[in-house]
Amino acid sequence: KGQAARCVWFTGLSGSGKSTIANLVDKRLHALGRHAFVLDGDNVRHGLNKDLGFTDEDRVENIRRVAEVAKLMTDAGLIVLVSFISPFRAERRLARELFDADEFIEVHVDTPLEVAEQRDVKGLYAKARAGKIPNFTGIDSPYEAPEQAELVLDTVSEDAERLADRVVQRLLG
Ligand code: GGZ
Repeated sequence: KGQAARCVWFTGLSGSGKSTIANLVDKRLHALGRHAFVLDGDNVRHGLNKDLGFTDEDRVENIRRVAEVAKLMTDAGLIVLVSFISPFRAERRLARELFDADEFIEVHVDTPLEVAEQRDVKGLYAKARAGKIPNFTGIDSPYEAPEQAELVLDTVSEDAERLADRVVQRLLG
């Protein structure tokens, strides 16, 4: 029996834990014999989207292309784990509209700005506060939180392993 293709769309601030959770979900799905793939800035912004930066306009185009690629990969039968800030509600809605209703699962990695900034794993928030990274999400560029996400993950009260379990549970029942 073939697997059900899905697009799992993770959205959240820089440093929220999106990619950590997406990669754990990927590992678990592979262990279960499912074909999954993570699309994130590391494999998209350095190649397909290397012409794009972080203005509003470029983020809109980034997300548009990512959504189209995710659609192709879903059509090819994969479970696609999409991990981008994707800060704008309108662009996430356009992404969702490419898919059948049961194919698209929006996951809000709901880490408050104060927490992401406090963790500052890559030191980017400090640089943004110092004016060295313009248009930084949460500092001087907006993040529009989802209102109707299929899953909301609270990274303050649960660890990444447990949150990944919840995503897998939602996917495979
Ligand atoms: C936000 C930025 C910026 C600005 C570079 N704003 O924590 P990271 O490093 O690894 O994840 C962030 C990543 C965000 O790229 P996305 O493609 O996910 O953004 S969007 O969906 O809005 O297009 C961060 C790094 O790139 N980064 N400059 N100005 N994050």
